[in-house]
Amino acid sequence: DQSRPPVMQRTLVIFKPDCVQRRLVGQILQRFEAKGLRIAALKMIQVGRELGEQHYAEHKERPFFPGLIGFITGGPVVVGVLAGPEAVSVVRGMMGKTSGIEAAPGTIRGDFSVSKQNNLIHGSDSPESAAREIALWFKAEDVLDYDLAGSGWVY
Ligand code: RTP
Ligand code: MG
Repeated sequence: DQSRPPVMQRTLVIFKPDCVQRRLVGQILQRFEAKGLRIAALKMIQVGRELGEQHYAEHKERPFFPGLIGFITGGPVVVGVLAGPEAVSVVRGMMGKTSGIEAAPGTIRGDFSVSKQNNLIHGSDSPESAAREIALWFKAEDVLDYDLAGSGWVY
């Protein structure tokens, strides 16, 4: 629905192991901050098999699932929650199509990836997925609400 007013949303982003290995975390996080999204949570972790399988549960029957779990558990990730107007679709648009080969120039995957699997970044694909994934990766009290506009202390 293009006509409804924008709603404030939270979305889960994962800077995948290839993103960490290629030292692109800061550069990609910068894009989200520059866009106007707010960091509500951020941490680095080594993903275990159980968490990886829960996160990607929707794909467990797919042929690429074992490789995907090997990939996401293959090195540390940075995982965070971004918040802002229509944050779910804004982040998905900035990521580009799943395959870096098909993703448009100007998108994160289009600019930095030529792989279908090693595509640098995850973003929740719907508000429902975002709620499920944020609860999976973060304790409720570790996702912060604060005001960047008009709070006084930024300037
Ligand atoms: P994500 O869930 O990571 O944000 O990516 P997505 O929505 O764009 O893509 P999805 O279909 O959910 O696939 C999840 C991740 O699995 C890997 N993948 N590999 N080898 C393959 O054919 C293949 N297809 C998908 C990618 O890392 C993809 O992001
Ligand atoms: Mg997905």
